[in-house]
Amino acid sequence: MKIIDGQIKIIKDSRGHDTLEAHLLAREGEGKNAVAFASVPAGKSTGAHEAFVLNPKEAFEKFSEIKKDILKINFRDQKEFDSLLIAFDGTQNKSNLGANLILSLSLAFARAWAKSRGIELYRYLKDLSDNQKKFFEDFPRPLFNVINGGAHVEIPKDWEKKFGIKKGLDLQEFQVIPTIKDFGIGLSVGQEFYKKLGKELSKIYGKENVLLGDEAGYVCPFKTNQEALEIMQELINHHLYPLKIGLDAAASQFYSKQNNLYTIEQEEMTPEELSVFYLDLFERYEMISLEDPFDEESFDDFSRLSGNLLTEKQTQKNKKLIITDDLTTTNPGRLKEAIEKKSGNAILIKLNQIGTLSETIEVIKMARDNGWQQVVSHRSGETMDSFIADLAVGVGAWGIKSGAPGKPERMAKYSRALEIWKKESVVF
Ligand code: 2PG
Ligand code: MG
Repeated sequence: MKIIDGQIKIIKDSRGHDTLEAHLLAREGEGKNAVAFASVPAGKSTGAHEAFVLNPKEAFEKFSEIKKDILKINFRDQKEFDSLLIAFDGTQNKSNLGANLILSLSLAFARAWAKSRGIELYRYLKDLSDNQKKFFEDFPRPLFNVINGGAHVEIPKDWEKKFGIKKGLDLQEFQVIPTIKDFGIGLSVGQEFYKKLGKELSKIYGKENVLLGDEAGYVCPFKTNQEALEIMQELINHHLYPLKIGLDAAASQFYSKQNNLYTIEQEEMTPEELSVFYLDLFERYEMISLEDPFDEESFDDFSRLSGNLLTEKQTQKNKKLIITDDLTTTNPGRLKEAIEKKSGNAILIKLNQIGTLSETIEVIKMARDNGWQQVVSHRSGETMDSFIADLAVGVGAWGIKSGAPGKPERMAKYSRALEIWKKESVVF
């Protein structure tokens, strides 16, 4: 496929920050021209080992330097395109061209490739990742982040005076995860739960004290993490919703390297004490997943908790996941170490942590080959691009994490996944 023309645009993400959108005009052989575009998100609780994000204005300049070379080549496949960008960049962490520039081009190339062949993007991604599963047999589950904490919230100044609260909850994400197979019903249940939870929180804390965080989850003057979990679990029980609970602790955010201690609710904890804290949460609530329980360098603490929780006794029905995000940063070297050390049993997949589609697919395959599940994830600063929905379905991921079903940039991904579900699950 030849790229006939390309442009980079600077657009705003959901936090109002500048980000990149790549537009490509491509042609396969004598076929028709295909126009494709892709934009990239940005994280806030970013891992230290993520690929480099270049200032969008600089990235814009860089593109004009490499554009003419891109237009010269007739690309044989995705890998050739991505490898060329990696070679142009020439650094370990993509700090020359920027992972944001490289990724926007890589994703736009994938869309152009699928479009020029008249195939759906998720089908192209299924082929790229050698996924042998049937779509409707094991469709990704949505992980709805209904209560926000950590780096994704800003607490109003007067909450200190009113409630004695200076910052949001320590744990970053409080999620509900449908246990039913039908993605459409799962999405409806998630939406209903989200609405009911909003009403319940208004009753408890007052309407004016129910705010939204970066990922559309609620932010209230909760005193403890358990208080939030208790309200969620009660609502699930009361309505018999087919939902389980998931957490992303994003623990690097409340970790002190100096003394190897974590601070939760003003109490300092050793990694061992924090493990006990998590195991207790698993006992008390119907929890099935826990992401980033420890600092991003603590492979061994992850392993110890995984050893305690992910026992042989786990059946398909009560299976639990320890998900690595900042620990592995969608990076093959770090995933290898996590697999060897048994630091978890699932990896969070974020395209912009590594910077190309091809490298992301390699990480997904490595996870799959080693019996690790994958959860494809958005970032806290998002655009309307729904690429991750096609990726999650295409590669046969266990889950898709795109925040609460409450803001358009979050819903764009769930809606696209629903569209695919409808296409693939209805058989005439
Ligand atoms: C996470 C993500 C997405 P951020 O920690 O999993 O929810 O947050 O994009 O801020 O890194
Ligand atoms: Mg995370």
